[in-house]
Amino acid sequence: MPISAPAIKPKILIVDDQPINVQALHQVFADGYQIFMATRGEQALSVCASKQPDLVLLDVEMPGMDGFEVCERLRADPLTRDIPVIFVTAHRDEASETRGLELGAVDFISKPFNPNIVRARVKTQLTLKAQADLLRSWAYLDGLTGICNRRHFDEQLKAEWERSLREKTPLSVLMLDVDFFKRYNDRYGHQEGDKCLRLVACCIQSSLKRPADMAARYGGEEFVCLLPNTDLEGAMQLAHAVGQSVMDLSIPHSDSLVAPVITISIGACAKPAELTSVVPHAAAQEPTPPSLEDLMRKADGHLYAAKVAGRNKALG
Ligand code: GH3
Ligand code: MG
Ligand code: MG
Ligand code: MG
Ligand code: MG
Repeated sequence: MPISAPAIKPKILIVDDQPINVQALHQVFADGYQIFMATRGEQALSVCASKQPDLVLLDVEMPGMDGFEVCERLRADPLTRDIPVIFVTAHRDEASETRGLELGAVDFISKPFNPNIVRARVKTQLTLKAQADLLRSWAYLDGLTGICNRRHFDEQLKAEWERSLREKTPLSVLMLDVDFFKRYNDRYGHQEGDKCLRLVACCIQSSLKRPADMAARYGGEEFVCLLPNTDLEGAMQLAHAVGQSVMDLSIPHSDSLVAPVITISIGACAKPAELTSVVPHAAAQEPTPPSLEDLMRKADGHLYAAKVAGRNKALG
């Protein structure tokens, strides 16, 4: 399949402390691009995190945080490390160019610049970025269901766990498992089983409400949800809603011992906002999970308890 630049307008962030320079670059990209602007390093970092531009045109000399530091910080943050940076600067010396490239910039353009050359270089980098994004998305998606795969989930879980510790916010996970799925395959065949997994995955995915929420296939007929900024109460509410939505799909399962349709069991676990406090879990009366592994282990334990308690249930 040929890989081409995306049809939507690429997003470019222009960073320069001199508004007149920002203006000059803006004119180069008048049509066909979505332009964001920043005049300080700190501002550039926050725009990158929130707007996720496809490319940054970055000045070097700026009061406060200079362009080199901005570049270094963008590379260090998993949220922004894949955004290509092109320095556009009055510096013409070899040392500056070497430093910029060594910090991870993809190109280095000296002022005064030729607009056609800047446009052409930017276009090349945007095409490369689009190709890289596409490959990354393939590497992160589950082949059968099209939702995120376990690798992506594991990476996001780690990043969100660390963020929740840093920002003292709650974080919840759900583990979801299709009930009596072996019987489903035995009764309806493996192909119908695959179809069922796609429907269930789509249902779980569309039950999520916030952009930061994530659903993934954990393996086989098991799914997981990552719910940043969500406490146990919120997670349980969602779990009950997802369970109901899967039932509402009304996928016939005449050999299930719990209902005549496909159902799921769910285990939930939450890391409270204040991890260090000794507030017990509201429902489970257990101590708070001290590590990411404990969080997953406890969610899995609650899933197992939901199975033992009769299936088609959510426990946390
Ligand atoms: P429980 O309610 O205890 O979860 O029972 P179960 O039958 O769902 O659990 P078990 O672990 O015994 O069986 C899971 C089944 O899921 C067995 C396996 O063949 C099936 N399965 C796993 N991955 C896939 C898949 O990609 N496609 C299909 N069709 N079936 C799958
Ligand atoms: Mg400057
Ligand atoms: Mg299972
Ligand atoms: Mg099993
Ligand atoms: Mg199962």
